Amino acid sequence: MTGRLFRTPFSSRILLQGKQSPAQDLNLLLLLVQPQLRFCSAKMSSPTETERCIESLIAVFQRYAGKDGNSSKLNKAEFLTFMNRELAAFTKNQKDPGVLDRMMKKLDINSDGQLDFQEFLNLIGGLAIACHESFLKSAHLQK
Ligand SMILES: [Ca+2]
Repeated sequence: MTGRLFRTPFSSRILLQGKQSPAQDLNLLLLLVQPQLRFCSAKMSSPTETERCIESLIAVFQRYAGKDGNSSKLNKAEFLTFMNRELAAFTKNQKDPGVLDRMMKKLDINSDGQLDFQEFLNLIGGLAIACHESFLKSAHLQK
């Protein structure tokens, strides 16, 4: 479903939303309406590179978070599976076996033992910043 988020017309998305569990209606409506408002000009064309990146992040998060039946949060086992499969280059270079435990604790801002999507994005954002700075540093050294 998330893979089609930006290509689904607004009205049908709301109809589709109406068939979902009413328990999550407000949060899901906000999640669905906000991207639609932001990307409404692109809804009839293919998604942009940035929109595809957002869709991919959501899809990856939900795939790993959904292993226990609840796709809204990553538990510790799901986080470890995600790190070892998706960020193996990072985890393989770690000689400290406790590093993933400490990362999980640091990312878990509300200390509920799980990572919600916002907490997950802090990890992705932090890694993206580190990679960006590394690229800048290596480009600077090459000059
Ligand atoms: Ca949490």
